[in-house]
Amino acid sequence: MQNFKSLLIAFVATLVFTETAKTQQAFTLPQLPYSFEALEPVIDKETMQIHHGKHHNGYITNLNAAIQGTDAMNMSLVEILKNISKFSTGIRNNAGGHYNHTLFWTILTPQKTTMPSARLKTAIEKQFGSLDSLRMVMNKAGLTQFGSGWVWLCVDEKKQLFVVSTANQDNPLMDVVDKRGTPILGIDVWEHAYYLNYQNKRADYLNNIWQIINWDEVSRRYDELVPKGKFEDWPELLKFHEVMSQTFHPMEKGDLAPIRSRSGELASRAEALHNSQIPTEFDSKKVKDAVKKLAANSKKLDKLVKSKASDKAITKALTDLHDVFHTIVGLCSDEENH
Ligand code: MN3
Repeated sequence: MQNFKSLLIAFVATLVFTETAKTQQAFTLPQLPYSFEALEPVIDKETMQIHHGKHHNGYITNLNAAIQGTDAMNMSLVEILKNISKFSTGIRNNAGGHYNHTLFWTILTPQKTTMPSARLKTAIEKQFGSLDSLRMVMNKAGLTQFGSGWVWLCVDEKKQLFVVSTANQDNPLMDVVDKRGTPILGIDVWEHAYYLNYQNKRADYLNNIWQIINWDEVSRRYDELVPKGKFEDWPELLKFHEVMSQTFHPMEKGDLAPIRSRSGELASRAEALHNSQIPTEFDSKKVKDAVKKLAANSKKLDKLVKSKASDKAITKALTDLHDVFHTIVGLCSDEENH
């Protein structure tokens, strides 16, 4: 009976608490995903305890007080940041402080073995040349950030990566910064992040922190912002499509020169597609048959072109081939065919 009573009390208390949380938003301190000493020797236990328990917690307490009676009370943290120009400096500093530190804890790990995913690595190499140059760019930005601030790796509205630093607790989500984007990695360069261990040597802190970056989490954030293309795992299909669209669309306008010069290339890409591993999610007998047909018809089209066939015959063959191609894409897009 006693047990039932305490259960009931706990249940009612939960109800009351949930109701309070609904009407009066309160931000709370997230738990660290590892112990305070887990990041040693790169970041020492005492720094982590003060950074998380005092600094981060302080931003949250101040944020909860600063939003009282403002529109921010009914907004998510990200919404507040995206509209930060409408709010007080107190909200700006503390909403930034809460968001930035919440991100920071998750992009660190004691594991020391994580690496960027293949997609993120490709994007980093495209934008910065290599992972090493990204580190150099970010370290330089962190080192030259005067006073307190953050250095960020972000994704912009065109899904491109960029590096930027911001002062104080600002971040690239805010509508007050020069270059806006969504951070996937942020490094705290406030002295409170490193002073106990590194004193004034910010460069050493920046060099060392790369040992504990959680690339699994950074890659996950990248995937969330830059979702995989539907056929990203089937490059042979994309390569065939490239030549198909560069020959088919001119033909629609009466220009057969592209297909007359590239029919061999089209046939060899169709052959490569035929020999490729069909991704499991698209693998069905119908898709296999269509791919086989595409390869056979591409070869026939190439022969037609090489035998100097009429425009009419080539137009018909290419139109049919285009239909087969779209059958494949259609089959892959239809959930019922999986
Ligand atoms: Mn900090």
